[in-house]
Amino acid sequence: MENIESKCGKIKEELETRLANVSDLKTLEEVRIEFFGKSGKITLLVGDIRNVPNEQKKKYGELTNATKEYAIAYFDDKKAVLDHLALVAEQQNSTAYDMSVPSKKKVGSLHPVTIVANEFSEIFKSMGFIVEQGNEIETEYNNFEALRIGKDHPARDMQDTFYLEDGRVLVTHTSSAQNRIYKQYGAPVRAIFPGRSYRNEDVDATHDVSFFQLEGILVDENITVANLLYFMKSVFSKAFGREIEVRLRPYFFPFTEPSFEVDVKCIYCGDTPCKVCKETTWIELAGCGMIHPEVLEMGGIDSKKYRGFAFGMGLTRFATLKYGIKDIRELHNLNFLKQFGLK
Ligand code: FA5
Repeated sequence: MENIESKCGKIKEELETRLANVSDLKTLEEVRIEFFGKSGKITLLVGDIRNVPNEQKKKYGELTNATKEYAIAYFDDKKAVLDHLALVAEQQNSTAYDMSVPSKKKVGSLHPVTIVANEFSEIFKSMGFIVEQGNEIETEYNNFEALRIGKDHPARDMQDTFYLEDGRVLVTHTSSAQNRIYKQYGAPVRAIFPGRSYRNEDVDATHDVSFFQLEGILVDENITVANLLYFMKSVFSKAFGREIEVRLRPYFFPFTEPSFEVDVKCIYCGDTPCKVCKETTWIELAGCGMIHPEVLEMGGIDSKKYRGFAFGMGLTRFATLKYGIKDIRELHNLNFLKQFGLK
């Protein structure tokens, strides 16, 4: 069975390498036949179950089907990108649009979330971080398993997660990009990746079903909780442009140990409880912690040599705080946003 695990791993790697070099739909079709056709590598791998002893069939089926699911999702991602590029090329060649016609004079403005995302990017870049991007659609592996979120974890519940028909998910957090970043850059690495997250939860003044987060990781030798605390404090002070009261609460995330939640003092009520902070006088802004060694290992990083911290802050929530917007839903309201005259 160990043999089949490494065989599955090899086929996944082979597919990833083949797809990395594909830039047109014709070659993509050749890859499809090579892996998913009648005599394709994945088809043969799954079909080979008939030659496996009965007592090993269950495990074999699970492993190969998971590989097949992963491969299909990976292939579909690439196809979606190439389809989009083909469409753009088609539109550019079409005579239906004249790209040189000047636009009617309407000056747009940046959305508050874009503004704070740009500000955070500058702050982190000045601290040596690279700015990367995650996907809005991810495999369950990247959104959950690579972060030690087991099959029975409540976060996977249909009530929280939007599942697509092909088994992939709308990312529930930007942590879903961690595994790809570890694999891409190895260690040491400092990276942030802002992105949109989706959760099927009740909407209120501080919760939306779709919101932006900003994830950060720093992996190096000799990183400790002290480095994490220093970073969280200095980043938030820089971002707010003034001294802001911050507290860390011990918390639990499967992918960090120890884990914390970061709260900032509610700017609306101070010490008098208000509705925005649900009468607690604190607003939760981020989750963070020391990256679990197993998460590093799953990303191909030697956890005996390297340690690191990760954080995921609510960019949308941060924007509401910074601009004094009392209800997160106003961020969808164009008329409301106009009054800020944001550029
Ligand atoms: C997470 O999403 C973890 N992935 C964060 C993390 C990353 C922890 C790396 C450790 C290491 P949490 O569910 O607490 O954690 O969300 C993080 C932040 O996103 C919250 O503090 C909050 O500011 C914001 N957030 C969460 N849910 C919503 C929502 N429904 N609407 C708006 N903002 C939200």
